[in-house]
Amino acid sequence: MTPLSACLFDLDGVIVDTAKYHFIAWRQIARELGFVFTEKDNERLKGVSRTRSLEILLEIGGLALPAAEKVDLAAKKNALYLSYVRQMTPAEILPGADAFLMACRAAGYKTALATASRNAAVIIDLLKIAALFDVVVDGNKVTHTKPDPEVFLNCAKELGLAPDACVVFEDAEAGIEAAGAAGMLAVGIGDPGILNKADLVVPGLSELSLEQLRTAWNNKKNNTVAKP
Ligand code: B16
Ligand code: MG
Repeated sequence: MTPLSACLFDLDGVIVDTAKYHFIAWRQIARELGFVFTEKDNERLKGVSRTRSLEILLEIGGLALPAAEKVDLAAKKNALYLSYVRQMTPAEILPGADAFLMACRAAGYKTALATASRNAAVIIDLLKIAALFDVVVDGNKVTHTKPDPEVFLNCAKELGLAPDACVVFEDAEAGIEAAGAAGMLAVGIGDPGILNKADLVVPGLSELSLEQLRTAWNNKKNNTVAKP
């Protein structure tokens, strides 16, 4: 059986709740465009790139806009988003995320940050979490957005490991799909109703032990259906 060697963490929604800032910023853009954007709609934007998010938003509003206008709207959304993000402090790290990362590292697992965000460097800096990761692959380093597995495969490559030696922690449907496509164990962080393709779902990293993780790993590798 391939041993577990690396833990790959999504950023938004797993390490920090920036999803709420993405939502507020996109909702503002939708309002200016004349339609309502709900939290349910926002689920579709989680884990996907800024450009793809805008396409989905416009689809929800039933709008087709010229390319130049789309570039402006994406820039405007990002400026709004960053105005919230720049206020963040390490106190906004999600409960248990830093402790879980440290436990993984103490257990000898490599750790990586795997995010679609192009603002990851700013967030890492504000949260002071750079030392918790061996590798960072962000939206500036990939060409295909989740559910494409590229971001996770690049992490494995940078770590010098086979994809099937990695586990992914994700809050987005698109991210769980991407982890599966990469051949990695997928741990969902959030609602099991939404993340139903994950191998295991927990409400947050504070609710997960390394023992539970290892059980899920062994179950997957032994091809058993039972989940802890
Ligand atoms: P940015 P993750 C993703 O981050 C977000 O979930 C998604 O909602 C956002 O559109 C994407 O980053 C791009 O973010 O506009 O900052 O480049 O969940 O993959 O860490
Ligand atoms: Mg996420």
